[in-house]
Amino acid sequence: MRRTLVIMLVGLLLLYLAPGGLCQGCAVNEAERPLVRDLQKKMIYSVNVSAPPNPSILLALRLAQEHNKRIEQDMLNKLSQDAVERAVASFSSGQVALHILAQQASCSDPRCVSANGSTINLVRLLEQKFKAELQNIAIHGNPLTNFYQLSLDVLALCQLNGRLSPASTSALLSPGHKKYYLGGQFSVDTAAVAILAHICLQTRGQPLPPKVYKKIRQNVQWLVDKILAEKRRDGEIGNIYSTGLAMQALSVSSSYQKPGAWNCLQTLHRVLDKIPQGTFKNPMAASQVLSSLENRTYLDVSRLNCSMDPDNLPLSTARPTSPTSRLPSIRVTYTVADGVNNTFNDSISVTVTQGSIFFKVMEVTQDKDPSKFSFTYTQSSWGPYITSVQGLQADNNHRTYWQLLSNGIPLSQGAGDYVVSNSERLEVKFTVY
Ligand code: B12
Repeated sequence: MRRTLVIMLVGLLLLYLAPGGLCQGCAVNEAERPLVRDLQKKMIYSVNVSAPPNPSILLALRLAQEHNKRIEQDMLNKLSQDAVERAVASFSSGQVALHILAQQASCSDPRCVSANGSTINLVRLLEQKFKAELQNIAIHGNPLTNFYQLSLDVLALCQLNGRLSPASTSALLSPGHKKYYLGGQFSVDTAAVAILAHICLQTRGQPLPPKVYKKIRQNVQWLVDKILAEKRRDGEIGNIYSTGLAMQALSVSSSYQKPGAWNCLQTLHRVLDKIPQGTFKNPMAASQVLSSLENRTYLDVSRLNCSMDPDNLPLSTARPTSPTSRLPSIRVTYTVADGVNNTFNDSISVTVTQGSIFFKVMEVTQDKDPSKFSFTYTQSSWGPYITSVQGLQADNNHRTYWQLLSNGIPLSQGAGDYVVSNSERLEVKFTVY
């Protein structure tokens, strides 16, 4: 009898210590696991030899239950090589933060990343990049990047015990329109990462001065309430692409929520329902939703025990290919407009193949009339990010960007993913966010 009791208590303790804690209720069950595997495979097959390796993908794969050790090791080596070669000059602060989290999740020391005979301390580098962000705020009123990345920076520095003042950080991430709103819309993604950063500060170890502790609690309460206000009847929080991060944030801040304020399983099922529809075909979208399906968060990276991981995610060598068939043509109208200074507003009607993406329409129109429809883009982790049209450049210090719209409504996908339909009115509009 006593032995059984001891075994039960040890079992409960192990369950509690496991990443994700006791709350195993809101994770996929065995019948749903093929959907998770599907996302993992999508992310793995997306790896492109010519594109820079993506730390968000390794981070998500490491937080999953099933693993393919060879592939994860290969990704880690490529990330280390990229960090050593490019981090100092070309990474933004948030990219350094993501590299740190991916290294830590792989049980590798981010302070000592080595490749090709060189070594880099990513935590030191992030401290420098974070300082530059703060300087830009002091001079221009905006960070070099955005508050999503500042939150990632705080999260990574906090997890690695980097140099960080909880007092000034809680002031930096306090409620504010310019910080948490993008184009008049509350950014659930930004708030979610900010919550993870705050919870890390609260649980870091050293006791916080009462004033700072109170400030952190106030910030988190505001962020949680704002995120809950973006919850929709169908369980999505913000839009489907912010829902995964929101799930992470709400799962670590339950003490700030009234009982019944959020139904985690409803949100989980909403996300699962969207997987077969191809909603997460963009590997970045898959990476940001995967951890919450496993009931894990970015706060778990320091709690992973890599040597205990199973090697149980087999992959076939053949990459999935899409079928090629002759498709009919469709017609769309396309407008480019300067919505800030109203210097131009040009439209054209073009024919493209059914199933074409927005980016294809932009290429076709550029070929037809480059004086009006020329554009530039940079390749980002989400795909092509439009940086200029007709020579007019987006500028972070002026908070301007090229917004994508369909029939007057802003899109929730980028030019590289959004599939256009017949008779659609597409637009790229120079806008202030
Ligand atoms: C900040 C931000 C913006 C800022 C970027 C400028 C800035 N100040 O930094 C602004 C407001 C301009 C913006 C614009 C857009 N965004 Co945005 N953005 C974000 C946010 C909150 C953080 C991005 C970030 O810094 N990541 C961290 C760094 C380390 O990663 P990174 O890859 O280096 O980041 C760069 C790129 O992500 C790029 N970027 C930002 N948004 C988008 C969107 C797309 C489609 C692409 C290709 C690139 C891109 O800007 C980042 C900074 O340089 C994310 C939220 C999220 N969950 O990721 C949404 C997010 C990525 N954006 C999104 C969308 C849809 C857009 C727009 C297409 C909206 C629109 N209708 O026009 C446009 C992009 C149009 C274009 N020109 O190509 C979606 C993408 C979903 C998807 N499936 O593709 C997200 C996930 C938000 C959401 N939940 O809907 N965005």
